[in-house]
Amino acid sequence: MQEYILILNPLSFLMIGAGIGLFFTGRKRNYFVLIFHAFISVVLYANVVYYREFFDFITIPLLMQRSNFADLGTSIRELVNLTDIFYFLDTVFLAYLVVRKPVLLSLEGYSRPQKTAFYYIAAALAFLNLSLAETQRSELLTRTFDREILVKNIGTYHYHIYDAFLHTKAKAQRAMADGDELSDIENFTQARYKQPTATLFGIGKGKNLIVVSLESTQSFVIGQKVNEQEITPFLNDFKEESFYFDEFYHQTGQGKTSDSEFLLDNSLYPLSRGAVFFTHADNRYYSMTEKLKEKGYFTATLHANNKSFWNRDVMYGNLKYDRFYSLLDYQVTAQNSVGWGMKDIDFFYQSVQHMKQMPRPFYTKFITLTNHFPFELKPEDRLIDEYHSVSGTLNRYFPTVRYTDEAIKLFIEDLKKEGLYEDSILVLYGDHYGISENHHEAMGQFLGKEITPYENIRLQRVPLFIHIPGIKGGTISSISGQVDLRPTLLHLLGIETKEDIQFGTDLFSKQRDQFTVLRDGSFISNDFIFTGGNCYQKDTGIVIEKASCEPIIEQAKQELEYSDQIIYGDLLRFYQK
Ligand code: GP9
Ligand code: MN
Repeated sequence: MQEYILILNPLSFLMIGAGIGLFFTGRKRNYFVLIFHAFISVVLYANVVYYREFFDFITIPLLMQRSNFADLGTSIRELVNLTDIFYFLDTVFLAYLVVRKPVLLSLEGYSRPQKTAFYYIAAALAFLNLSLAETQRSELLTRTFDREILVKNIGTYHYHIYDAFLHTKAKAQRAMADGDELSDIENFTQARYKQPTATLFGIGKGKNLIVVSLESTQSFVIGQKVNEQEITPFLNDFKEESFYFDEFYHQTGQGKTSDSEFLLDNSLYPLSRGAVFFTHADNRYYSMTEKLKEKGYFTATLHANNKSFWNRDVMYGNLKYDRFYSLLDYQVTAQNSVGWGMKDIDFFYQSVQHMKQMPRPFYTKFITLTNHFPFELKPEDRLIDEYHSVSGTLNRYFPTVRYTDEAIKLFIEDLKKEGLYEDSILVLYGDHYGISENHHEAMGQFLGKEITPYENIRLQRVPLFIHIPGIKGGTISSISGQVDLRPTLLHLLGIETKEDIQFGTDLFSKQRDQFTVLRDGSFISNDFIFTGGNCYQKDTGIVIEKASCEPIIEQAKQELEYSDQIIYGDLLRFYQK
């Protein structure tokens, strides 16, 4: 059935689109078809390249992030192959016919009934496509968490038209929103609030808060070896002197790092399309940063990249960071750079110099970069060997993770030297996956098991470390996600969040529900994992009847919808704190 659908869905679009040519006469018609054909080839190919890395399709909000494209240069080279020429050979051939051999193409006009019949057929095909798709996946167009299923069923081109429709709808939503929707949401989030553990609430009162985003770091590297060598020797030891969360998931969407920052600061979910840092940077938020500022904290974020990447310069102001130390605040040279920019070790070293100047107490967020796709490293920084598999990406991943591990070690040594370590709560978290589904064959080889959809969900775990001076810590296996960071950290610093509209709960709370939802609607609960329309037993990975998951599917959906409503309607502008 899926194969029929795959043939049908481009056909109806091509008939409707290229069919416009029927309304032109003579050579104009051929030129129209040629330009149309070239255009859709470009659209198709852009999606192919994007998909190779992100396993996802382009959305309109993404196209508006033009300032990001320049930085993507290093990645693009990895993603383009010589054989891609085949995507365009047909266009070249068509151009040859149109320009040089027009006699081979029919130039005669068509009668009105002929055109009408043509469009009836096209419409019928589109309708057939939609009905077949509906049997495969009900409510396909109303539940758009998973673009992959959408594109598979309606095709790349129809998908883009649908995406344009969603985009316009979102724009209209803010205009129409009023405060009424907020009370339901407030009741929902307030009912979910969990009492913090009394002994930990305020344990870090007045201390600095230092948060480090570990680029592309997934939990599977922690405690693991490659070629008999530890991948994260420092973090493995650090586990012993801090709280380590081994059931902590990233919840990011297309906005990658910026989505994880959004989750951290707001305890709201990012969007299913585009990066909320771009699409809703003017909204009213009530960030963790703003709360800390109200308590007298100096708030800063440090990242040695262009300040406009992910629209950070705009969004950080709105989230109430006092200062953004970006590319211009660092001495970046050819020696201390690799891949996407400044090497983590140099970045931390120079950042500590900035930190020494800051008023206390401060909240600082550091964003590392070396462990970013395509995972390049200079030979002198390679502390362990590459892995050997069919995926160059996975092979290179381990040495760059190892490098960042070293950078963290040196950073913490520096903090100790400056007397900051004992005076700060230190948080390290992985921002999102580093190894996409593209590399599952190699990943399966490394982990010694087949990467099923169930295993893929387990791979979305990212490490979280929380170090509290004077407390030994231990491993906590509470099912959780990045949305839980805001209440957890604020509570440690003795700041209440009971009245806030947030979707996360305190990770240390004894009453926590064992549940977390990922941005595509997949979820993990105590007993079940739900993904790709299938319900799995959490411990065994065995597929069970969907009915077991059903109540939680609704809960997960509700949660994401409420969060989306807040963002699309800019509802926090109506919130009286
Ligand atoms: C760029 C860095 C990486 O500044 O945050 O972004 P990513 O591609 O991981 O979202
Ligand atoms: Mn990232």
